[in-house]
Amino acid sequence: MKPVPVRQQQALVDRLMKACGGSYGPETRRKYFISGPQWAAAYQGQALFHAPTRQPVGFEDVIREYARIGIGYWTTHDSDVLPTDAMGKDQQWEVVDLIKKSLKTHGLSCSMVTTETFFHAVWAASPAAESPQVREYAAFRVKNTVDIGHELGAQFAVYWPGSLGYYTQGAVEETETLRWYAEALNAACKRDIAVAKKKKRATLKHCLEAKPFEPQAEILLPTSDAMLAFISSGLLTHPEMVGLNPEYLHELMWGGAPRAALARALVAGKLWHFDINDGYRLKHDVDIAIGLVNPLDWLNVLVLLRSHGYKGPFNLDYKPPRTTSNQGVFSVSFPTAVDRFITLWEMAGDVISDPVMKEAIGALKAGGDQSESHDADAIAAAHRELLTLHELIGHRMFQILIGAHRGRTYSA
Ligand code: XLS
Ligand code: MG
Ligand code: MG
Repeated sequence: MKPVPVRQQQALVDRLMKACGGSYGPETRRKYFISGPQWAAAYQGQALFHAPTRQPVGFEDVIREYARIGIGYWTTHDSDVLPTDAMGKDQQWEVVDLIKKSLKTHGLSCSMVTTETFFHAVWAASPAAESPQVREYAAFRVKNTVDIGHELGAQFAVYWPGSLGYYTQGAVEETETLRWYAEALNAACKRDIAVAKKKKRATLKHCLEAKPFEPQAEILLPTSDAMLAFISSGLLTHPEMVGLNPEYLHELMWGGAPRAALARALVAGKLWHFDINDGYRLKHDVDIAIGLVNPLDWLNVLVLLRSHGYKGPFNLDYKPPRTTSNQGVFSVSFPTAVDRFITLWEMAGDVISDPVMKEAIGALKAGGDQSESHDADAIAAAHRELLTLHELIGHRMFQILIGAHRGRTYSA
């Protein structure tokens, strides 16, 4: 192939994107509770060892492009849209007004707001730092985010306490730090109750998000399970207002099974919000878009959520790769991420209604020949052939993933 001149590159990407086919229209995409974060689209590709590869994009562009793609909901950190020194001031409300106008013009809703408590130098010792002044500032920031959330019509507030940890052990006392962190959440809930009452709105759903490492060396609440324990620890004044926002990759990062982590949140009644992405086990937070690494695992995750009637948002918390251009973020990255999600969700419906799956699962639940005895060998023997269905179910999931259940074949 000949080198492709710069002026022909976008056209080539567009042509190949069309050739991929199988994309859904914006109307279809809007039927799902899919939210697009401001920070995901505006991510410029920078990291510790990486310079940015893309130009900055503001909320007007992101909201307009999400609308065009068919992403019906928008989410944001306070600091994605506001300079830190404008927080809580008149300038903040001017920006919030502009956001409201932009959302209205393009027919989007804001579903979630979150406070950045990890980037600015003020959080060097975490939002639950030893200094009362830092903690008072953290409480101000989360309360301010609650105010912004109500103003924008959000239903959810997310908290990723990324800097709640340490580099040098012994420098912080863990129980004290956890108590102080709970105080910030308590302040947010208290403010929420007051604002919701004044505005005659429901209170927000406050969702904790865990990540096992990054940006601190050690993290005090590293997993969704740790968050569940924290919610019921007695430190929160309103545990009923606080649930989870698990992130798919964050569970893989510690070596967990995301589907099992989600199941534990489901049985606790705390699966309220879900950050969707992909990546590799026991590695750092690469935030690859959904389905590009583990489509079979993703299919399994969505089977669980569909069969339990999960109605919360699917928040596209991934990062378009550094190799994707500004144009590519909205012409390739977001539409394809949304479409893989929709396809996997619909496929999960196929799994649930598949006659082979249904019969296999039903047979396993019925069990083998019943007897009254507590003879372990006899019970094992009565199920010996039936349990082969576990592997058959795995094979059927693979077939559904590749479309073999609908007759797709390969000549061999
Ligand atoms: C970082 C988190 C972050 C939260 C919101 O790893 O995923 O993006 O979702 O602060
Ligand atoms: Mg996240
Ligand atoms: Mg992540």
